[in-house]
Amino acid sequence: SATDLDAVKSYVRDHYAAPDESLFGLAKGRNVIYLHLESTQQFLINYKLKDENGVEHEVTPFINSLYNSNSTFSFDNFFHQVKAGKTSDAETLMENSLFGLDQGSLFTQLGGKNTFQAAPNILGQTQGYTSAAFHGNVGNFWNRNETYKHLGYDYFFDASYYDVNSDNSFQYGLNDKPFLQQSVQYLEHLQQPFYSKFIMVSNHFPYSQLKGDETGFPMANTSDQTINNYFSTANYMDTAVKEFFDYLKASGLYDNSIIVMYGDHYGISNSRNKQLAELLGKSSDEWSNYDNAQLQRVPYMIHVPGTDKGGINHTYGGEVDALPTLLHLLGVDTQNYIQLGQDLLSKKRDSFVTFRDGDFVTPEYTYYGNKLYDNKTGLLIEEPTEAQVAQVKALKEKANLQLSTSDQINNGDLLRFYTDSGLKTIDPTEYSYLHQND
Ligand code: GP9
Ligand code: MN
Repeated sequence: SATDLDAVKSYVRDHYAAPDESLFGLAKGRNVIYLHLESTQQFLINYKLKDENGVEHEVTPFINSLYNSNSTFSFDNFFHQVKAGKTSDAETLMENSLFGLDQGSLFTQLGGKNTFQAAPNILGQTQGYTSAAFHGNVGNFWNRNETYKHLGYDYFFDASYYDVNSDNSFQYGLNDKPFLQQSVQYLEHLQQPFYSKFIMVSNHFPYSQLKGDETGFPMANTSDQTINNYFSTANYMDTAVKEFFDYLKASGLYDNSIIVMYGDHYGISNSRNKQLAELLGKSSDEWSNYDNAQLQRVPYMIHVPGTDKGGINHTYGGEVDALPTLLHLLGVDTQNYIQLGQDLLSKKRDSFVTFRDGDFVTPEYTYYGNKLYDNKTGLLIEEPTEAQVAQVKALKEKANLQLSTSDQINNGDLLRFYTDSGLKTIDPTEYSYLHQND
């Protein structure tokens, strides 16, 4: 009911992190181009894979050049926070600053029903942005074709808008290069400023989908074929991103846009990580659940052409923190929105990550699989001091409160009662994504 909103509002008030004044509005009025880097983990950044002759091959050279540039706000302690909803949970987190559900996918279960105050909607209603999602897979995957209406996407270019055939696609849709190439014809016609997201997919499990010319990158040499393939599809994705940047520069869009890149979730699951250990300079015998937790880091980069205020930021945060970060760079005040994350560039934020199952990471501690680890040593804290016990109890409560607040909002569809944002409620029936030829 509407009164349930009171607790939510006070949570939001208590956790608001005011923007850094020197960065607020830095990218005001620019186009936003989200590049969804499928299954890309942070360990790929600056990683060099050795081939059988010991020659090193940089996996993502183009993305690295952005990551290491002062024109990019990069983060090296940014974690995914998804559960069973995988890609769709990442989309929920990134664009609503709310979590997915504890079970299943929010997109599938509630995406076509609930009221949201998502990024496309906020930017559309308050800043005059046009919004579009691009994805070379069928539109009903993860119920996107319904959910996007509720998020306020003006356009959704799904597989029906692309030339998809057996040579240029796989199980999850069009390969990244043809996907981005064929997207240009639609992007060119969008009214500026636009908010757009491109859901790339080539770097998807089982990472064996490349054909012909695209298979040139060396395979890793472990006993796990999934791991061996992973670097090659990631390298292909990197080249696709580079080609897309070339287009943005040639078209003139580059200078008045910002490009946001993020990894949605892990690509190598915890059950495979022992096989990965050696490639990361660790011994598989000593690999622990602490190490698994550290591997939940994913890239998050906001590339702002023309600025030199970027660099690598070490705050601990996650996907839930992305939306207020972005909105503040765009000069949008977030105080009256129900968002559960905190601006990653704010000096007032708490360096803290909540995982969807209640585990958490701070600069000092990793609490994973219900066990407490010391980040300095990577070791299990078997006998916590009294002070640590109290500290962990408080941190657990902090994580659980963020999750339960999110669940209350989503399960109670509470945003339908929320008027303080000044946003008028979306009417999903006003949206249609059908291609003319359908
Ligand atoms: C499919 C793609 C994959 O459309 O987004 O989703 P995932 O399997 O990663 O959740
Ligand atoms: Mn995914």
